[in-house]
Amino acid sequence: TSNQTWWQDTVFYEIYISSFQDGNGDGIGDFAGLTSRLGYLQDLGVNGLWITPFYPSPKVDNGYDVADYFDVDPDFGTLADFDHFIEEAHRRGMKVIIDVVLNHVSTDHAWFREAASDPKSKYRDYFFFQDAPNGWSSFFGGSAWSKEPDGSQVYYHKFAPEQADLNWQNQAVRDDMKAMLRFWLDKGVDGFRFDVINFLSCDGIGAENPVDEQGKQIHLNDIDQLGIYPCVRELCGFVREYAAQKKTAYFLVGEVGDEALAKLAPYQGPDMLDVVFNFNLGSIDSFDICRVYQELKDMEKHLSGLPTIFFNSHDMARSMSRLCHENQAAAAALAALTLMAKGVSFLYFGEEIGMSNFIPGNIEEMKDIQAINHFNLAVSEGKNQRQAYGDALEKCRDKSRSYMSWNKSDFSGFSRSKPWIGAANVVHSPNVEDQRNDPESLWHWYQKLIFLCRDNPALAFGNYDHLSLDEKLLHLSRRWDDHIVHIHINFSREKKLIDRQNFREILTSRGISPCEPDYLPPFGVLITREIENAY
Ligand code: TEU
Ligand code: CA
Repeated sequence: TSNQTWWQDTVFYEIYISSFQDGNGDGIGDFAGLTSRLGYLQDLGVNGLWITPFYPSPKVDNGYDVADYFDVDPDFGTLADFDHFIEEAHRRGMKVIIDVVLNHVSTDHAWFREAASDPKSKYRDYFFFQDAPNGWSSFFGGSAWSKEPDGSQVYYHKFAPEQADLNWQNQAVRDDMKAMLRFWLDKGVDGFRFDVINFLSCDGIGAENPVDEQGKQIHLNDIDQLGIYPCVRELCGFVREYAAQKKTAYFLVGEVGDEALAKLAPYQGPDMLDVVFNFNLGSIDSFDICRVYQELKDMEKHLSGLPTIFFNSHDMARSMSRLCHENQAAAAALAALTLMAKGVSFLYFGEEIGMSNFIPGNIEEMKDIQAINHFNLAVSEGKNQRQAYGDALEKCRDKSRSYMSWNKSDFSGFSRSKPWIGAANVVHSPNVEDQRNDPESLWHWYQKLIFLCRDNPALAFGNYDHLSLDEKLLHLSRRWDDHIVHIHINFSREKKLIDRQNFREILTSRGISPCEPDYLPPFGVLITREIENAY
């Protein structure tokens, strides 16, 4: 087929900028550090990078509270460092997509400052100011309304009070955001990850939300508003027009934090997003292959475009702890699923060495606003410190935000000085250096899978020829043209008989015994192809 684009044979890798590599020794990751690790990323094989927000920000929500869309935060470097990074990434054949936060701005942003200091300012209508709050709750806990600093009204924020929601009904907001996208397109980025794209307030403040039996608010009227679709179409149309002028293609992925496929589907399409960053797999909390299989089938059935495949991000606990319970073999099996299933695969830094969760020992060690808010909420409800810590830990996204473990030196080679966040409380204490020296390591397994995924057209572009689950033995076949690849993954703790059918083996995980080549060991993986010299 003729409509293949570069992002289909791209393996994306999310860089949480403050935790990847510190270049100047202040304990915070930055562009200089990241650029110095591009060779590493090239060796690993990932060819698409997603960079989390790096714009000037008070970092109440670690950069998802943008104070200026046209610059780089001094913690992360300068615009020149950014340009150099893009240039070096491109030189190494990697594409770069950046995270843009469209739903809200920091209350330090000039728009909000002007809106709050002068009720007659044109920026007043960039936000939602009212005399009194409605009942909508914030995703970080508590009311979604806060009193404006010096005035008498309240303003709306779906997240922290320091993240004021923009009024997307206002054409001026949409135009300003398009100017922002143009600025970064001109700088050479290859696409965008639109943060919480289904949250944009396009229909204003409407009906109250219902609550469930536990009294928890169901976000029925504040998200997925009908007015969002034309907004998304306008943004995507703008980028596609730019693409047409440049005779190139940009990748547009939008975060839609929902698992209801009927809600996801309308965001995807030729005049909408290329793919939605959907949580059908990512939100699975304890590993259940039946559930994963069901989600794969449902996504296949209900999404017209490709799904995204990931089990890790900066918003969730690490899969090594959450799903694999520190079991390396299980992590290898999950890696095969992540990279071989049909869809756009997103890896998260540190996943390739099996990094575990970081468990902050007390509230002072928690950096995540969501955790801190829940702690304060619990205390205000009369819970004791221990219970409040428990509530906070449950919500705490710092688990996956600790710094990259490069080697055994102090601060793991991430920085020369004390990092901004604590060290992962690791069981295996994996690090890149050791794993690269061990050909049997998880790192090498990821590397093999990544290159296979990039280089084999059936894995890049192919549809499912077969998708089945038999007693925890997952069998996927992907076909493109006359290329056919079979993937068998044993998600059980028993060995499983498989039918090799004399297909040529391309990749196997450790543990297949030469005496019993037809048996997959627990968590074993076998990948074969049907046609000789198929690629
Ligand atoms: O996440 C949106 C989102 O849905 C999460 O906040 C989610 O509700 C939460 O993590 C569940 O634990 C995006 C960003 O990825 C996140 O880091 C930001 O905090 C958020 O938007 C606000 O910008
Ligand atoms: Ca730094």
